[in-house]
Amino acid sequence: MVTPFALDPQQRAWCADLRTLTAERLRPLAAGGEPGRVNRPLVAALGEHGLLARLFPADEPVRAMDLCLLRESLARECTEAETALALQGLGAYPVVQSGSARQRARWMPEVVAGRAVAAFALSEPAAGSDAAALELCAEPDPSGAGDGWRLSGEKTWISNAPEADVYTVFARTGQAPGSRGVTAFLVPGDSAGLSGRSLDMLSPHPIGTLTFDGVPVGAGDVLGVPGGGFRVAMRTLDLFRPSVGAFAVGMARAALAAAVAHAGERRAFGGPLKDLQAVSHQLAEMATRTEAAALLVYAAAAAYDAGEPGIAARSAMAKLFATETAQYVVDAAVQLHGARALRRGHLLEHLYREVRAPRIYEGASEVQRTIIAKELYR
Ligand code: COS
Repeated sequence: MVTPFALDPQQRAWCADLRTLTAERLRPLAAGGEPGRVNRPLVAALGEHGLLARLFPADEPVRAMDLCLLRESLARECTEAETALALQGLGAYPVVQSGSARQRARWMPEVVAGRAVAAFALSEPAAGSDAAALELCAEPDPSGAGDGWRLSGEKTWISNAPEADVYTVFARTGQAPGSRGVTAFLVPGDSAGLSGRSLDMLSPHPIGTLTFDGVPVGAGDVLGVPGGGFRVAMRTLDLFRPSVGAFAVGMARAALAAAVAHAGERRAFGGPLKDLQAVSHQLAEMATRTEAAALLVYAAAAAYDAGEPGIAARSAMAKLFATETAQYVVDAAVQLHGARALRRGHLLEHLYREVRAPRIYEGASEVQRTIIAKELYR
């Protein structure tokens, strides 16, 4: 039985196994990756070691709690492996949640095996936080059988672009304004008219742009129903937002462990750093906030799994609090280490770069506050 307040022995053992696997098998593969490129051997290893099978159980969607424990455990040991796993999930969960049997049969075995790389293409140059303002245009295709469209426009800040094998693409069909005019499509990466380029970002995982120049899509490529694409996106984000929090908790725990170890060993002013009250109180604050973030993440995941109401707000709270906390904890750990933490290649230098983006992606902290506030007045 999962409680939001403590992990059971089985869950703790699973997390320990995941951490060992990640440290021993995945970290070396991550180290061999090329900045800005999809690390295909790493994605394949996620498949070979059964991690993608845990992310995509055969007959049902993943439990949010399992998703969070996966992400937190991987993040403790190797953020690149964590992110590669998460991006398969974000890219392919619209197919799991809203796709047809044919779409699932076409793509899921490849995604689960780590042979096909998935991506979630929502953001545009003029539509980031205001996702319903997206402009990628799906125009009826006169050359098709009458049930097709051609996609034209731009996507940007798309993780795994432009190298992904399949994209979940959100485009505007028809005249309905805002979120009501959005349709989700499954678009293979090798589609005619689809191109893109990498962006050099503060992020160790690949991010890029996509240009759609009349990319043909048919009725069989629609995820869900025409006009229902915004809901497809929001359902996926409801599941993934607590797990971004779990990623952040994993990073915070890694930073805290490093800080505790360092303060126990490093001597200054006649004793170990931990004997300075300024240091021990800082560590206590970091530990307390990390624990609070973990509890909020587990509680949101457990509520999601129990089908409780108000999931959008609980997911938003978990993501908001955990990502902001992780930023604080990593920064404090850097401060406690001093200059050595800023040296390129140091764990904290890496985490300091990694921890920033989750406060922006999958809904910036300000978007999470908007979602939470809306729920207060519902
Ligand atoms: N689940 C299901 N449906 C949802 C939903 C959810 N969590 N949230 C909203 N919807 C539905 C609403 O019910 C509404 O449907 P109706 O028009 O039928 O009433 C519709 O979607 C629009 O909702 P809302 O009016 O709340 O939309 P807004 O334009 O105000 O935008 C936010 C809402 C800000 C929450 C949305 O634009 C957002 O999440 N932005 C961030 C985008 C993001 O995360 N980008 C990152 C991409 S991945 S790196």
